[in-house]
Amino acid sequence: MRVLPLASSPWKFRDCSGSAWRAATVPGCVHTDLRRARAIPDPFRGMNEAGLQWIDERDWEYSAEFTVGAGLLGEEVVDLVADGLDTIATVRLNGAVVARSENMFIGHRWDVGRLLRRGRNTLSIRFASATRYIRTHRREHTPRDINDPVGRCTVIRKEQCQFGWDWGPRYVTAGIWRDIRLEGWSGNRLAGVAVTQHHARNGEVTLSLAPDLARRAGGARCRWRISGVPGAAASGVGRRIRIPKPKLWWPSGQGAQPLYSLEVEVVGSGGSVIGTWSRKIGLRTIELDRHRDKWGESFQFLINGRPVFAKGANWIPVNVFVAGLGREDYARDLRAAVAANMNMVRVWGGGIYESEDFYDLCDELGLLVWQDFMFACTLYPGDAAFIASSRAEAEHQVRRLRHRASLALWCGNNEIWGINWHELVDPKKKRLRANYERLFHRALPAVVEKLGGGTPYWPSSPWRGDEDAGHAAGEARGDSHYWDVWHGRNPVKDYEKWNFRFASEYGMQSYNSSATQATFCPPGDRNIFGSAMETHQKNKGGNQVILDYVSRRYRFPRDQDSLIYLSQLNQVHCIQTGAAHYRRLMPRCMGSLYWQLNDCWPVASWSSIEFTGRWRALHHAARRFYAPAFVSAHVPGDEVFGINNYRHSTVRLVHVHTSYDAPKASKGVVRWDLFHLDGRVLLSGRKRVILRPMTSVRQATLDLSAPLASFGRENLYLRVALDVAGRRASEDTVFLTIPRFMELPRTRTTAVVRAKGPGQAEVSFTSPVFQHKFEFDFAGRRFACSDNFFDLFPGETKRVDVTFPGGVTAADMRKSLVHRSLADTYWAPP
Ligand code: BMA
Repeated sequence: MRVLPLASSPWKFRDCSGSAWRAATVPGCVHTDLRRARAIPDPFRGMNEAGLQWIDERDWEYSAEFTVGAGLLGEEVVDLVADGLDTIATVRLNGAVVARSENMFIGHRWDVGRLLRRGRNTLSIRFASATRYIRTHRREHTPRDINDPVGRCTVIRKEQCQFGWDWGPRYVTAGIWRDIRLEGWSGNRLAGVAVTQHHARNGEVTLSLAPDLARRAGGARCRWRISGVPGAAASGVGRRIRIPKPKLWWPSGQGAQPLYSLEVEVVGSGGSVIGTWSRKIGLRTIELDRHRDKWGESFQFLINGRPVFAKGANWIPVNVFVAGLGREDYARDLRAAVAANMNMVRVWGGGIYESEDFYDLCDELGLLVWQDFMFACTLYPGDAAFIASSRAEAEHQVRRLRHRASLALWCGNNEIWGINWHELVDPKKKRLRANYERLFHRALPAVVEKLGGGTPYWPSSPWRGDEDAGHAAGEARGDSHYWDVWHGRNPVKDYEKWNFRFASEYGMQSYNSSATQATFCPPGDRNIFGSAMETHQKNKGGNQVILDYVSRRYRFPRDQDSLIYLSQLNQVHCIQTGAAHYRRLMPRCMGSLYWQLNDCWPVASWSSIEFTGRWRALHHAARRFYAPAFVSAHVPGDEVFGINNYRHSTVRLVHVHTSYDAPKASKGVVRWDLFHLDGRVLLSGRKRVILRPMTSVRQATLDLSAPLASFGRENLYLRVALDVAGRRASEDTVFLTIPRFMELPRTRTTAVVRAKGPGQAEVSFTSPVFQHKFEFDFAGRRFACSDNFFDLFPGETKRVDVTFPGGVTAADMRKSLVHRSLADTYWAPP
């Protein structure tokens, strides 16, 4: 095979309605190209979004000249290979139309040999306006739109959240968004190899190789070689590879992630090499285990036969402009996921099938991937051309990703059943149901069945295996999204009402840190209710919902920065309440994926990592509530407001639980201390516990009636902790009333910065009194830290490791260090 890369050619682009040619980047898109040419302002800044909507009304043309030599032309076939065109594309080579395409998610291969010339050639791709396409195509399809503010983005196979989402701006891109090249070949071509793993009872693994050739070839043979794992080096001939002592791949937290390099050379009957294919393979089995049990039907992932509780979050595209993203764009947030003890991400169905870099990292890091097909929320058309295009897309993506160690599940769509079930079960709307089933119950599962190599398929998220979309059904079977908290504005405690089998979405918004706000909002425009900031709040009414929940729990904040901080503490409170509940429910519940891990631009959102990479309080908390050995408190009582706003509390008992999901049993000590805000310890206890894998145990029940009566609930807090091997594995603070009713003491904190090397320091904090969710920052500096937003207990020193990527002097560290805790956010009346 002879390859002529085309992405590196000098590309240019123009507005077909008449602008001059400008230099372009491939892979890329028109928005980033215009920005690079300084023809548009920064699309993320201030209110620029509204002024840039003209871009998707135009047609855009990309063109490149390149030189072809005799070698390439001497091949029998020369294919133009385009891994991704965004989206309504007409491809011309030397003026002649090669093909048209209408699906961003399909990789193309067109034989263009007869159109190529020796010497200079011109390739041009015209991208017709996707917005116009939507207006003029499938006009009979008039769904109830959920996220697209203009409407009907479902009629085109293109990244859906580009059309606007409740955390994303509307930037409908066009361009060559993945690699493009010429491939010349003669005789035959190796398109790929399907690798199937057979794990025998005695532990031995056999790989079966099924080469996929462009032309039928009798007598083709496979020569293979494996390497990359100590002691594994082997080679041979044939379609079966026996690995007698396999090193198994495990998700993070369960074991190691050995990846075997597999190279397969396919040799034709004449002895010449047809092609070589190489990939990294992790040896493991993954099953979606749905067996009958006392609650209904399990919903759990078995990795190498072992049930694994899925801990993670939902993944959206890392950038509004997805073209040409590289490994480093993904590494930051995926590494942060593993650092927060996650073992699964759900690639949500309104974005894209991610790039190889993304899945490489998931394989390496041990992050299981729940992979949605790219359909979300709104009903899709069901005409033959749409189904055929969707099927071709699925075939392309399943072939591309099936060998991935991390690939745990193919899921048909995001929430389409859950949101539209009223219509889908309506006997008067049979056609909608037929369209839905054609795609998600027939076309897509058939592709996964035929090409997926055993990866399970699940039609929608959420889905319970039947028509029932209610919460009660989710307690028996299937996966659940729970949005009564946030969208429904229900009390946070309502998370504990439902015993779901698998929680694949639940979320709470917070505001970006001021540091991240400063990257997109001009000074003077940073009031969160002003226009510029509201452009970066995409959920209708989102600010009101944040304020509602913040005001339920915290005092009126003294300034905007305090409100931002409180919004992040509230987000922690909500998501931790959910996650701890789901972990306590194990093994009934076997997964917790909160909404959402990351952002695609700087925006008020449900994410735990800001667009700039800064961890919100939630991400620090996730590291704690996803710890393998986890202690949590369940308070069955509640504090409610009755007629005329009189408050009534039934808080009295506290159940202390351990949840443990590491693979080896361990021993620990559970501790509890009831503190008075004045520093006295009123009651203490401890219990030696055995931590067995995959168990959640109620270890103790404390009846606090007496101290509550003597000292008042406003003056008390309970610390629960779990020590394993003499180290603090997990701890938390339990309030016995709403924190806004507590008179938290204000104080001075002693902070000591000890430089440990270039750009590295240990910072220790000591406070004479209790401080809740103590946050420190180095103003104006980027840094990573081993912990933040933690509780400080009276007289106890908390040590944190800090790293500054840019390097910084110890004096600078000391000068820029700032900190605060909950008590510092109060409005201080005169
Ligand atoms: C979920 C997702 C998204 C949405 C989020 C927040 O259900 O599937 O569609 O962005 O809610 O509203």
